[in-house]
Formats: sequence, C-alpha cells, structure tokens
Amino acid sequence: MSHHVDVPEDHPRYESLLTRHRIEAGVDMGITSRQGLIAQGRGEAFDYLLGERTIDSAEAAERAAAAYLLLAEHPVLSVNGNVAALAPGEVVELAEVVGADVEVNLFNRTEERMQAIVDHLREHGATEVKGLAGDARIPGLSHERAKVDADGIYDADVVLVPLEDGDRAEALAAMGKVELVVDLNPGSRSARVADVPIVDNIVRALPNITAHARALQGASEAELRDIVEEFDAEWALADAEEAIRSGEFD
Ligand code: PTJ
Repeated sequence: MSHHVDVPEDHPRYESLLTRHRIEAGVDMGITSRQGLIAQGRGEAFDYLLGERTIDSAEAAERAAAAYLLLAEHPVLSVNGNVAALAPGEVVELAEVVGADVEVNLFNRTEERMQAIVDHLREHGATEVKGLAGDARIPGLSHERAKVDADGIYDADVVLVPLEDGDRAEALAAMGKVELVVDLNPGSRSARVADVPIVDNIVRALPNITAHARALQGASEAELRDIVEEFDAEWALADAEEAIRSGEFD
C-alpha cells in the first residue's frame, strides 16, 4: 500500500498534516481504529490553540515522567492504535532508555488489530511486545477493554498511557499504579486522574521524555524523588488550560 504524502514543506501546517497522514495510513494498515481518526481531530484542535508547541508546564511534566520511569520497578508503556501509527519508533526508543516493557492495550480490542500493532512495533525495532496473552483483567471494566498481560500492565508500578479513555485511566489509577498520561485535552478524565498529566502532542512528548530520561540517567534516587515530588499536577493542568483558552488563531 502506498501512502504518498504531497505536502509542501513550507505549508504552515506541515507537521500537523504529516501527522494526519500517518493516522490515515494507520487505518489503512489495520492498526488504527476509525474512532482513532476522530480522536486525532480532537487532539489537533487543542494542539492548534496551544500553538503546536511544548509549553513549559508540559516540559516539566515530561521531566517528571522521565524521573518516574527511571525510579520504577516495572515500568510499562501502553500502546494503542493511534500511538502505534504516530510514533512507533519513539515508543521503542523510550522503552530502551528507561528499561520499560511495551504492551499493546486497545480500547476496541480485536485480535487482528492487536497482531498488526505488535508486528508494526517489531518492524520499528521492538524485541518483545506484550499484550497478546491478555491473561489478566483490570478490575471494574467491561470484558475486552479490561484485558492486560499478567506480567505486563497488571504487574506494573508505573504506566505511561497515552491518549487513554477516561474509564480505563480511572480503573488503572484505582489499582494504585502511577499513571503518566499524554493527552492534549487538559479537561479529559484521564488527564485529571493522572499522577503526571502531559498536555502535549504524543509526537513531541515521547522524544522529550526520552531526552529527559537520558539526561537524568546518572541522577541519584534522591534527585529523581525530588523531581517527582516537586511536580504539581494541578498546576500543570491549570497552566495548559490557560494556554489553550488564551490561544490565538495564527
Ligand atoms: O486504538 P484503540 O482501540 O485503543 O483506540 C484509541 C482511541 C484514541 C480511539 C480511544 O482511546 C479513544 O476513543 O480515545 P478518546 O476518548 O477519543 O481520547 C483521546 C484523547 O487523546 C482526546 O482527549 C484527544 O484530545 C487526545 N489526543 C488525540 N490525538 C492526540 C491526543 N493527545 C496527544 N497527542 C495526540 N496526537
């Protein structure tokens, strides 16, 4: 299947249009759900108002997320159909740097899409991808959405859940896991239940978290704990909301 992208590089929305093409290609490849297109559209609107940039509070959240991942006993990066289409290599790279597992975890779970995403991540350098076993359940959620791996998300102490549905984010938080959420909507339930809400586009957030993790690799446990404790989730959400509300049409 060919996905010729003919966007002139000087187009003012160049990055945004490329990202949109990646989601379209994801749907064609059987990776991204059709609902994923709608989710992307909603995200784009918030990103437009943010000025399609990483605001300072998101940068602080990305640093705190890196510190949490480095402190974790068992960190897991959860991957859905949108994340797999937009940033497969970036997921693999972050997992390597912080020593995390990668697990495919879908809102609309089908075995075909699970397998397609696992294969896609392997093509982007992942060695082990969890999720296919689905031998444990997140309590309090309906059947398919609750399926996780017993030695993956179920066992994790810190999970990165980008573009997550609110119900599942709440259910994971109720299991006592530290939740790092990437979501361009600071008002979404997932952002609000997160220990670290990262209000940034996933395509910028993942490389930023990786860069912070690399910079913090030599830091002591005490330093990492300070970073985590200093981070204020309420402030980050309020700051992002303010940036969006005062966002300009450029
Ligand atoms: O692949 P599946 O079956 O697991 O389904 C994935 C989607 C994303 C379709 C599913 O989880 C879903 O319906 O999510 P929601 O409820 O639409 O929430 C997605 C959230 O992510 C929204 O708040 C969007 O604003 C936000 N979002 C969308 N695109 C991006 C984003 N946040 C960061 N970066 C993006 N590129």
